Amino acid sequence: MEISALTRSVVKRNHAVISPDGYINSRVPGWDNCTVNVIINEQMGANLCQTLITLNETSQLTGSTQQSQIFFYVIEGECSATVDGETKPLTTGQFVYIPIGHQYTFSQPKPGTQLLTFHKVYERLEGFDVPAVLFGDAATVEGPSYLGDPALRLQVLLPDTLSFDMAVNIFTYDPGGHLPLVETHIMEHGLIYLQGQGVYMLDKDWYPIKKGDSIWMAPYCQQWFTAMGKEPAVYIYYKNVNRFPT
Ligand code: UGY
Ligand code: MN
Repeated sequence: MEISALTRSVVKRNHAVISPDGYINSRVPGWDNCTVNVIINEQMGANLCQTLITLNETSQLTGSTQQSQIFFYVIEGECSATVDGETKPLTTGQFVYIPIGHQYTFSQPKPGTQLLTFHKVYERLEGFDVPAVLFGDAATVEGPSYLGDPALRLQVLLPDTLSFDMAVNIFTYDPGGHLPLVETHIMEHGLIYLQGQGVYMLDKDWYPIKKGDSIWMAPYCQQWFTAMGKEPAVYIYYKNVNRFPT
């Protein structure tokens, strides 16, 4: 028999590991007939929000971006996305970035569709326009090797320009591939594993991690990862970028 008093989830001052075994659902106004798990949020000390939304055939998400821009990514399944009246189909691996000040609706999902969202309060930069709405497909984004290591590949999903104050990347590690150094940096991360498994070091604590797990790393949370198992480990992650350090 399973013991219900155990979880792999951990919430600490400067990092968290959230495994699906601890999910409790939230109801979000405008996001109707769906299951919403708010995985990372300011309540835990973060400056971003990350959610996972599971849709059934009657689900519909309607809203408008206000101070926060939202990046929607289809982890699995398909649906329609309408932004400012323009509708496009979205399927696994496709995404839409919605800057501040736009109306959106997600509808007609295939049952079981899972959407990932990253939200960040947008910081305007003098002399630069707010970015435009952007639809994209991870399958068409190149993944060059990371820091010259052929076992690591990094896909950058959003344009690397100063208008953007957030980055969303997909990091793929072949089995045995690992970060080439322990990173210590001002930027914050939220991430979810799309595939595979491995061991993450966060602030000198070591965690077994697998598909479906999410991680929050506060600024300066030391981080290192190695992939294990028989298939590549893949995570999609958020990073705040391109603004003056205050
Ligand atoms: O972009 C990054 O900082 C990335 N290399 N960090 C990470 O995957 N933990
Ligand atoms: Mn990092």
